[in-house]
Amino acid sequence: MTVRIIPTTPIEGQKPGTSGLRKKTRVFMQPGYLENYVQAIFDGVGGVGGRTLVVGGDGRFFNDRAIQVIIKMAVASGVARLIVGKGGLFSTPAASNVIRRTGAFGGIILSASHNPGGEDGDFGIKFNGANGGPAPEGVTAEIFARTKSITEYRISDVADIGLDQIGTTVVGDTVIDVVDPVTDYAVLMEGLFDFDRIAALFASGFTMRFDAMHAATGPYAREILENRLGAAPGTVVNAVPLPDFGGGHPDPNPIYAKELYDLMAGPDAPDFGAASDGDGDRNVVIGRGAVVTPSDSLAMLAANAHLAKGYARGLAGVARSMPTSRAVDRVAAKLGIDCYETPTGWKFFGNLLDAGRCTLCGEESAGTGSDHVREKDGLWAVLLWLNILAVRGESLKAIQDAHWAEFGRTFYTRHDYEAVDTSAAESLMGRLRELLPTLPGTTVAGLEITAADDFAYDDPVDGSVTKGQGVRVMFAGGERVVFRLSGTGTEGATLRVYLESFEPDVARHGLDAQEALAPVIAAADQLAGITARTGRTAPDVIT
Ligand code: VG1
Ligand code: CO
Repeated sequence: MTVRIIPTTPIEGQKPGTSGLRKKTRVFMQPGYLENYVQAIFDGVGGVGGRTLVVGGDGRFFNDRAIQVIIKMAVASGVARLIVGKGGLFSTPAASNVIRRTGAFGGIILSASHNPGGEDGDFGIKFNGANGGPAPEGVTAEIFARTKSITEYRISDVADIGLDQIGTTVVGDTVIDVVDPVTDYAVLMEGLFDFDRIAALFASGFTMRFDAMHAATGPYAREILENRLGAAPGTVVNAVPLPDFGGGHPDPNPIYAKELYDLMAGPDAPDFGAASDGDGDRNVVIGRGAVVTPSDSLAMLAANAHLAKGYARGLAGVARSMPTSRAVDRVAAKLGIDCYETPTGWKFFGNLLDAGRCTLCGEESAGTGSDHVREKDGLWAVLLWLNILAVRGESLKAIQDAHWAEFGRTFYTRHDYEAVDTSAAESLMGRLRELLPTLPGTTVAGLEITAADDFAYDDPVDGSVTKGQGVRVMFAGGERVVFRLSGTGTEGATLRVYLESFEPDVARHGLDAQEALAPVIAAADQLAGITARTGRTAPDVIT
């Protein structure tokens, strides 16, 4: 084996966003693009010689070729052990688990998550540290700095490694283990949840549909739901991961998972519906006739988690990203536990989880997770829900109605404006930031503003400060609007507008969220001048 040292020069724009580096697949396929970034990771984390790394991805187009490049570069950098998922596959939460369980130095996850795949779609890559979680800001800054000063990368000239058979190969100083990606994860889930009770629920005739959206969760969901828990064959649909996700967009929202939402609203609805995203870290759950927002799901899971054996000890605390609704705050207050508010992106939960300050965390973008790994975990959330349904013996709708009656309902919606002209989006945000000091005390579209700021986070564990995380506007009646730009898109800018209001009156809990939030939506538009500044008259995606 020979190690080649290839001279290179920095490539513009290799700046990691909310969750690693995401670009068009064709950008990643340019000569040297992936190699530069992987070398910047290796250098930015202080070198990987003699270390153990976990590598896998969500199976999207280019996953197979990218993995071979990473293996050859890892061998050239003297990695001691590489743990690769069979077929080059790992769901994001499963990779996080393997990193933790094997005591690895970290891992490289290939995914652009909920973004579409294929040669014309998106690709992504991120580094996770020894705790199994996405690299914190300090590390991603170091990686980015390396992309700007890189002069060469190292790659070995070994042949491609076969990834379709489980087994061990030794190349140079590197032991390459190809492992089954599902087994360890399934064992972890068995330790957290009462599989006997969930199996009894299915045996009693409980029906479910899990839409894996032709993405990473399919094999995990089939093994756990159908094989281990006895759900009827066919419960998991679109279970085979495909490089282009079957032409779909693997985002379990009402637009891209429409079939599931329609099924759950119609006469043939099973008792429970769920779906996951491209890399298996997101989830939605839907009851028969009951859509559940991710923010409400987090709140209800916090209120009921103790019913599952893995959480019977109770919760140390909870955490949510800033734009996530404040429904979980009310549960935390009642339980007498801390509730942390972090910037968007799972990397900010890592320190809180490592320090034992919180047990559950979540984001409004269909992300829920706990201290069992350091990523959000789609199938885990579905299993926790199944465990709760099995113990309570009630429908999801009944549980949600009772939750709202006890805690009040937080109406919530997110409006996304996609592929907006970047300078228009930036000037919209810039103007809002300038307006901030003048807003409190003024009235917009009939709503009085009580406070407004640009969210900054002081990490209580390591003292780091993260600024500029989104404009928050609070109103006198408890309503809130948040504006921020996405950090995962690959085309223009995506403006996200997060809207919420609180409703204690049970008689109004049945309202449609868009209707209930109409005054807040009007205030948001007036404040930001969305139509005037972006030319858009309606959002592209409403969740
Ligand atoms: C989005 C979501 C955020 C999530 C991130 C990664 O980021 O809003 O909550 O953590 O995607 O999720 P942004 O910057 O586009 O708003 V995933 O499932 O794409 O890894
Ligand atoms: Co994802």
